[in-house]
Amino acid sequence: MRAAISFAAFATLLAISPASVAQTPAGAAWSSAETVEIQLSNYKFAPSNFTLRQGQAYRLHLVNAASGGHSFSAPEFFAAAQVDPADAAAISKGKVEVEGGQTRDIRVIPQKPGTYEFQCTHFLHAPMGMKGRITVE
Ligand SMILES: [Cu+2]
Repeated sequence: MRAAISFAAFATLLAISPASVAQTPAGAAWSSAETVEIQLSNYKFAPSNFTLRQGQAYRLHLVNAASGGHSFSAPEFFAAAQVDPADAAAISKGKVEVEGGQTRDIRVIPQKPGTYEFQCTHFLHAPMGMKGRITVE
């Protein structure tokens, strides 16, 4: 009798676990991420000003339309956001490098309302206009 009950409990566990393993809440959030395309060129970001919602997942699609390299540096923004672990390696000290002609995707969920500056850290690019602002609301 005891064995029969244990088997029933085990069968129930088997029936439940595949779904809970396959679809964690974080996984679901990343798969429903909204795409925000940000173009990097000499010497601006387009758009340079945009608004994101707190708690919503986004795929920041960085497109470098120039032949030379640019960066997307937003340390305060990344520090106040949840970053998809799969994309975290592309961010170093709050900065993402994008080689000329390349694209890079960073998935984030902003966690804290506020305004966050971003810029290209390549020599003199920011003073020439390569900077912008993200508003999280
Ligand atoms: Cu630049």
